[in-house]
Amino acid sequence: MDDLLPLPRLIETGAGSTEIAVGAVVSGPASLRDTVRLALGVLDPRPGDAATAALRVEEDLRLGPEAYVLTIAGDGVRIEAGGRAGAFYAAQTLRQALPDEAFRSALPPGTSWTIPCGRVEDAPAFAWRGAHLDVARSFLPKREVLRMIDLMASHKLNRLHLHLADDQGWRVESRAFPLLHEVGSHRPRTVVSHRGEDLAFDDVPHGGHYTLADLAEIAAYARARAVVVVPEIDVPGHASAVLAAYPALASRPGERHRVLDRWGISPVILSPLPATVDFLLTVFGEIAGALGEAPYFHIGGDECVLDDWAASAEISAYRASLGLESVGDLHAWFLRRLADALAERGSRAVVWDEAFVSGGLRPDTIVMPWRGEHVARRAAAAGHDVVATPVFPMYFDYAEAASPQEPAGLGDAITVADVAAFEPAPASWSSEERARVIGTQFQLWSEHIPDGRALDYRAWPRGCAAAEVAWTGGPAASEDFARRLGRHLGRLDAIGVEYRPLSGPRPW
Ligand code: TNX
Repeated sequence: MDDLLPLPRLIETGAGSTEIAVGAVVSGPASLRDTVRLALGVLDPRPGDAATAALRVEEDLRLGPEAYVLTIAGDGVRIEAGGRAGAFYAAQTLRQALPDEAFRSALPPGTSWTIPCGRVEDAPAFAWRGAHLDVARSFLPKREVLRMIDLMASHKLNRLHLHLADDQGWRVESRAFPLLHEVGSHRPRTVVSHRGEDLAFDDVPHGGHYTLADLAEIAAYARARAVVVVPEIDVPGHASAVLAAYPALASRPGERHRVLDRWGISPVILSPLPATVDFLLTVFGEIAGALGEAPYFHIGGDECVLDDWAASAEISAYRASLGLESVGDLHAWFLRRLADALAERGSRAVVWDEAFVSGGLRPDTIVMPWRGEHVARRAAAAGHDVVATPVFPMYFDYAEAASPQEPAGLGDAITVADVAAFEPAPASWSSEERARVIGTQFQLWSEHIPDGRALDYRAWPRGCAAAEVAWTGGPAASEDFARRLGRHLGRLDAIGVEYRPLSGPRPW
C-alpha cells in the first residue's frame, strides 16, 4: 500500500495478511456491491452473504459521497463508503493494493494473491477532477471515449468535459437540425502545421460524430464509473462548423461558410439574434436529453472576435434595443441568456475565462480560467466557482520536451513534474478565494492529437499527476510522487496504455 496513486489521506499498515482471489465473494447493498464489482474488473467478485464474504461493503452515511474507508484485515476486506462513488474509489484503491496483473482484462482461473493488512481512510480535496477531450478538431471514435472513461476512473477522476463543437467539426447528431452532423462533421482536408506554421494540406478527409444514442451510452458508461459527462458547445466563436450547416446564423449572413481546415481563430462567429438563441437552446436540449442529466453544460465563450457584431447594422440595432452599450456587453448578454435558459432546465453553465472578463455572468456560472492564475483569482474573488485550467501546466497538447524526437505539440514543454507541482488554489490567495476553487482539469486539445495512440501518449503519465493534484489538493511531494508513479506505470502497462515513457520520447 506504499505506492497508491492518487495518494490517500491516511494509510495505516497493519500486521498479518489476507488472501483475495479472482471470483471472491462480495456482500453488501446491491448498488454498492455492483459498483465494487465494476471497479475491480478482472476480479469479478460474486455476490454472497456476509458470513462467507471475502469482501464486505457497507454504507456509512457519515462519510461524504466520495469518501471511503478500506480495511484489509486477516478475516477479509471491508469497505465503508458514503455512497456509490466512495465504494467505487475504495475498490480502485484495493485494486492498486494487488499486483499489477490485477489491471489486466483476464487472468488464469484460480489466481489469488496474499496481500498485507492495512487501512486507508480517504476523501478527495476537490469535487471537480476533470479531463477535457477535444473531439472536434480530431474526432475520437466512441470506443476511445469509453476507454478514456475507464482510465479516468482508475485515477479517481470524475468529470469528462467533451468539447463537441468547434470551427473544424461538429460531433453530435441533431434531429432538429440534421445538417449540423450531415454537413458540420466533415472536412475534406486538414492543414499540416508545425509549431504554429502552416506547411501544407494533407488532402485526407476527416469526419465523424456521435449519435444521440452514442451520447446516452457514453453518459451511462461514465455514470456507472462515477464520472459526469460535461458537454461543450463552444459559442458564439469557434462556430464555423455550425455556420457551414446553417449560414443564416452567421455574423456575416449571405456568405458561404466552410468547416475550417486550418487551426486558429475564425473572424466569422454566430450572430446573437433571437433565432440563434432559439436554435442553440433546441440543440442543447437534445444533448442534455441524450445524456439523461446534464448538471453542467459548457457554452465556451472563448476567443471570440466581435468585429462582425460591430459592423452589422442589424446586430447593432438589436444591441441598442436591449440597451447595451458595447459588443462586449452583447457577448456577455448572449452567454447570460443561454445560461439562464440552461439553469431553468437544471444545468449550471460553464465558460472559458473570456466570458468572465466580458462581465455579467450568472453568479452560479463556473469559470475555467485558461490564461493563468491572475484571471483565476479575479473570477474567484468575484464569487464564481473556478476549475483551474491554466495552459501551464494543464494543456496536455503541449509536448513534454523540446526534443525533435517528441511528437510535435503546440508548444513545449510541460513535464510530469510540472503537473505534479501545480497548486490549483495557491496558498497566497485569501481563504475566500481559495474556497472558490472547486477543482482542476487537464485539456487535450487535439490539433496535434490525431488518434487514440497519440491521446495515450499525451494524456499519461501527466494525467496521473493531474489526478494526484485534483485528489489531494496539490502540489504533490515530488520525490514520493515520482517513486509512486514509477510503480504505477506497471499498472498502465498491464492495461495496455501507450503512455510517454519517463525516460524520454518514444519515436514512432
Ligand atoms: C486555445 S483554451 C483554445 C483552443 C485551442 C488551444 C490550443 C481555449 C478556450 N481555446 O481553441 O485548441 O488554445 O492549445
